[in-house]
Amino acid sequence: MFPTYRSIGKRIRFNRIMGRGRAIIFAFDHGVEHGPSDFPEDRIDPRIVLTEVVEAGVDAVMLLPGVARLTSDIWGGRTSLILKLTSKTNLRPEEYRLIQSIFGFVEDAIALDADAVAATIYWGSPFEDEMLEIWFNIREAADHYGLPCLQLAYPRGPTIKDRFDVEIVRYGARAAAESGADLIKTYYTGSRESFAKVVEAASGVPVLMSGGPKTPKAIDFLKQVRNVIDAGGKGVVVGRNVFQAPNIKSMIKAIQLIVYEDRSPEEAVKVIK
Ligand code: FBP
Repeated sequence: MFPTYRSIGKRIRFNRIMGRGRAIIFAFDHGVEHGPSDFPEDRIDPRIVLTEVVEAGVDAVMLLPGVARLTSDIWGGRTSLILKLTSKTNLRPEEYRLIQSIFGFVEDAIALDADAVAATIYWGSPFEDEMLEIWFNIREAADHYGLPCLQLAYPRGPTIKDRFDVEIVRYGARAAAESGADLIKTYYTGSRESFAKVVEAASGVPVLMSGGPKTPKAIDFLKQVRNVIDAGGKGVVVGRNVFQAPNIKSMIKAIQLIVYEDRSPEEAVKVIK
């Protein structure tokens, strides 16, 4: 059987991001998810951060449509775009923060020349049903155009006491795989051994670590990255640990040394300025 045009396009796009087998993806949707207070005062303009990130070299940037539009001259033709199609603000009442809203369309991703789309599911949320409906609408359209789908598989809800617990995180990763994710972004579970269980539960769908809040020392984040790679994880989707770092380019260089060149965190940290 010959492959379909769609499956060929999907493979080409997927390989633009994951062609090395591992990837460093820069997450930059925080202006909506957390608000501008997440950004250092001299980095409020997204162009400042993205210029440094793209010059340092990442496999993709994950942006919401509006920021993708404002910065297309920076990332276009230089790195892959993953267009995130769901989001929410923290200005909402607490009980409605367990759902993300539609924030754009797969057609926007095609128009912007994105190589993939992304959406969050809070597994365990009382709004799981609504988020799954959004997810499967995205999947259907993405399949039509041959676009890979990254799922931010974040367990969160009233029954979940510890969202970083390995049993909970691997449940979310498995649910992401079973809902058709092509790439899974999820929480670090605290050790190589526990993250290996998350990778195993995903059954071959690449799992990437979500960066999380900036660690007090860079070496602590780099150790997490090392553990994720040693556990069979396929890279990182990182935001704050890069854009809140004193020197963005050298932080990315350190992550590259681990993800691409298999160096130790102790070696990698030496390049940080
Ligand atoms: P970080 O590396 O900064 O944690 O970014 C990952 C991410 O998923 C972002 O894409 C998103 O804005 C943020 O974390 C959401 O964080 P939370 O929902 O935990 O507040």
